[in-house]
Amino acid sequence: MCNTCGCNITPGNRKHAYTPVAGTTAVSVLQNLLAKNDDQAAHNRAHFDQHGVLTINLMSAPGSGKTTLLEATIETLKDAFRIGVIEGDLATENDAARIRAKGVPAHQITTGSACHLDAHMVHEALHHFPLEGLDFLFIENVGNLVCPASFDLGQHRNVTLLSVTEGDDKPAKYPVMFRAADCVLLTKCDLLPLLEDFDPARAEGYVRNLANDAPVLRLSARNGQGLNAWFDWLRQTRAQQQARLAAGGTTRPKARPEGAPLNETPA
Ligand SMILES: Nc1nc2c(ncn2[C@@H]2O[C@H](COP(=O)(O)OP(=O)(O)OP(=O)(O)O)[C@@H](O)[C@H]2O)c(=O)[nH]1
Ligand SMILES: [Zn+2]
Ligand SMILES: [Zn+2]
Ligand SMILES: [Zn+2]
Repeated sequence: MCNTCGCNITPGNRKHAYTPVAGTTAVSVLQNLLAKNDDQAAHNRAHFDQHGVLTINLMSAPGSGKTTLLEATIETLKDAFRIGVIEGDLATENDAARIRAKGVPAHQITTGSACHLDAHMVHEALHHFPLEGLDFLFIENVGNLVCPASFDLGQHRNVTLLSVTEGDDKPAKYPVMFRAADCVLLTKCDLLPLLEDFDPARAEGYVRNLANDAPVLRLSARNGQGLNAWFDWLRQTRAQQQARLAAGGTTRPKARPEGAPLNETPA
């Protein structure tokens, strides 16, 4: 996480950052912010669980196809499930407007200069966003392959998208993000015939080098290829969470230990 760029301080948590405490240093202020974020995330997760909603955090570099995938997902699943979306961007209502046009509720968080969502921003959004009756809540994080992975929002699962135009070595270069993924989606696979140097098997190999055994699905929201496997993962993940809730439990994204040395040629 970028401890130096100041991106940890957001409109949501600013009050915690500037509460004067004798003897604090820049490092302890940042640790304080992350601890406060974790507390808030646990509180958010309790809200989600109380309403029986499965919350999924979508992360990727800008433009990898998060909103387009959500549009395609809503199209297919909206008759069977009630879906809500929280959108995160630095500016504009564009993504929330695209989701609303598909007939499901969407709330836009605009972060100003912050390059990630945090748990305080999501809690604030929940005031504008009734969870009653929802089956799935998708949170589309700010497009960024670094910082979003370090902030728990209270979600149950992380999904990381990697579009084929970005290069198949991204899991090696951005290990924090790809270690955090419970499901990796290789998007825009309709473009693979034009991008001979993107090898999906090599991309998956780099994910495995991070000791991450999450599913790596190849799909295209443009031509529909591979989408059924994604929908199956969503249905299965929701059913598993319903069973946990019925037994008084819940879940959160898996914390994966550091794996094999990074940037090696994948096995
Ligand atoms: N060829 C192709 N293009 C796609 C696909 N999915 C998305 N795109 C295009 O990629 C561009 C970015 O898509 P978005 O869905 O807005 O990406 P995003 O990840 O939501 O972007 P940010 O919210 O800005 O980070 C758009 O021009 C889409 O039409 C796909 O499966 N195939
Ligand atoms: Zn940052
Ligand atoms: Zn609350
Ligand atoms: Zn988007």
